[in-house]
Amino acid sequence: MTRIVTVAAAQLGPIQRDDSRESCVERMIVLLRQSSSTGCDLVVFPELALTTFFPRWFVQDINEADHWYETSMPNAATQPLFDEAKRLRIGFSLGYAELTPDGQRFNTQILVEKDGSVVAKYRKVHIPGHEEHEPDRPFQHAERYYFTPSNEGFGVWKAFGGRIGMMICNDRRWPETYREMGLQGVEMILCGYNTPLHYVPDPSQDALAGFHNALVMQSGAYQNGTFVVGVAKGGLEEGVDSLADSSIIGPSGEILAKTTTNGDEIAVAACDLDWCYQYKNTLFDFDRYRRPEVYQRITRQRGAIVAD
Ligand code: CDT
Repeated sequence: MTRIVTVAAAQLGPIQRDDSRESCVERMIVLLRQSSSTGCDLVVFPELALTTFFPRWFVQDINEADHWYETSMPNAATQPLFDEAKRLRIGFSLGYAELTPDGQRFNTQILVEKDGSVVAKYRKVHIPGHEEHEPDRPFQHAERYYFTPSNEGFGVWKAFGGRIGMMICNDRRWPETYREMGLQGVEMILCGYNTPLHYVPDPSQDALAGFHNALVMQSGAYQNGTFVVGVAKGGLEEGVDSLADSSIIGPSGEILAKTTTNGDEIAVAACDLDWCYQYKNTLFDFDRYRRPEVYQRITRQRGAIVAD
């Protein structure tokens, strides 16, 4: 049995406020077919792939935002994507806003196998931004108003002949994210992101956005001996420019494939999951070399405690 998973980072360009879910799904189906024609097993779409990045606006009553969320998956708008993927025998991962029957709101990503079954659901753990309206900002980043941070943590699932995990956008900046999955033997981490290029109040950080994006995912891949697939919703969306730079990274930390535009585009790499062994079981032999007994601050405290 082969351990090669050919994966597409299926970047989307901007989705404007008035774009329908159906139009987003049509765009994703185009990328799905392109991926299928290059022999892909798995296609990864970005965070919040069915709507514009709505946390850039604030509404006084959260219920006014219900129309941005999905209450079931698949649903009428996404069923064509599920159907086409199943017909092509290709799996996919999709990010969307989830509203649960008991009224909880999560930033969610699912993993769908080649037979069309949903094998896993991941809900974003690290929710960045702010809870309240901040009128001095040119654009809000009110993710903490719109989404509950998940307490379910980071899972790893047997799928596509390997061990697959998921993370969403800001999760990729935290080493704990990768290590939690590394300690479950993850071989490929799928990550969708929306990274606005407006860091308030320090615009100088904008120039470093691409560097930081690559830095965190390449180091997370290398330090845990895993592939990482990072997929953007890029380009100018409702007046906000967002980082593109979708990439597929190997367990060596090297970038294997990368998008070159900030629009709809796939980057493809054939990933031999057995390559992870070299990093997991020799260089970073966790069983042999890790020292959890001296890392206890990592779970005992949240912020830094600085000695006088
Ligand atoms: N979507 C998301 O998590 N974006 C963040 C930007 C945070 S700026 C408040 C990111 O880490 O890219």
